[in-house]
Amino acid sequence: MEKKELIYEGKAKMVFATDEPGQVIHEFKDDATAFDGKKRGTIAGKGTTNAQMSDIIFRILEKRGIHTHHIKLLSETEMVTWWLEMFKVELIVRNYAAGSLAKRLGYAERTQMKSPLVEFYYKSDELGDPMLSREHIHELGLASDAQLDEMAAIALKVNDILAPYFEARGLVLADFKLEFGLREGRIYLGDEFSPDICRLWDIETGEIMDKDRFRQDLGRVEETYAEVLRRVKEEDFGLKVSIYVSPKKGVLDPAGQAALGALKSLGFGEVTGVQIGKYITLRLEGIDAEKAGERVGEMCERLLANPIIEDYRIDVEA
Ligand code: AIR
Ligand code: ASP
Repeated sequence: MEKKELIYEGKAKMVFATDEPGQVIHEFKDDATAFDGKKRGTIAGKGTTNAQMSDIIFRILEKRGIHTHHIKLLSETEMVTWWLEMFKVELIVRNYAAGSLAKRLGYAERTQMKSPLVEFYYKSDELGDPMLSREHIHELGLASDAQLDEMAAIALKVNDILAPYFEARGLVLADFKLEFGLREGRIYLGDEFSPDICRLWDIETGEIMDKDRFRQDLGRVEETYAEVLRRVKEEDFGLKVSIYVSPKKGVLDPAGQAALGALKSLGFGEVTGVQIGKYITLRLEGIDAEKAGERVGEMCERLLANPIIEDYRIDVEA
């Protein structure tokens, strides 16, 4: 793939054309801005962290049926994506009050929402990204009602996937911002997913683990971004479940019978019975051990075992 001319430069990313039709390269910068560009700085290693984290998160979302612009990671700081015609609307999903919402509603920081909120904002630095009502969006001609409904539904689905994902990594996903665009008439999730665009709080210590460290001059910004990436990269999170499936007593087990015959003819006369079953392992996230036992029982009944002729035993380990 050939990297061609710069087609767009944002505050944290550059977008380059390529020789592949419809595909572009997003290059993530270390530059950091806040308060609509009024505060500026750099966060060493941020480009690398945000590119890699976006790559991982978009792949997870794709696996769960969300259409994203993601194609692949090209280098430590570059991601290949589909080119989208971006909506000039930003969607923010909030699970907890923080930042501008805490101010707007007069809520104490970290007040939990009754249910996740979705808000629309105008992507306009000159105007300071103001919050928009649907009427404003119609007036500005930024998106149709049907498109807003679809984007809001996708945003809530992303929240359903990512809130438990971060929880399993010891982080509260307090809020996040998404941007969408059109490709061949279809809505795709674009932009990035990184500590630049969300609020993450350590579950144990309450520590701020996102761009608020830069906004509020809290220090240890680089280290925090690296720590979030480390947790996101870690595979072994959640519950490990082992399932042992074996033929029920008294049920004909042709594989076991054949093995028994073969063992005897090989001279292992001490063997008097063989049962051949299967061993399955699963990894689950966003669920407690008790509920996991119930759910896996259901999986066995419906798919993983044949309850008419097989027994199964489930082990859940944290
Ligand atoms: N956000 C909004 N505009 C740019 C960004 N990155 C993100 C913030 C925060 C959420 O949207 O990073 O996670 C809500 O921001 P605020 O300022 O409205 O409280
Ligand atoms: N990224 C936006 C800016 O540069 C908003 C923010 O993150 O605070 O102002």
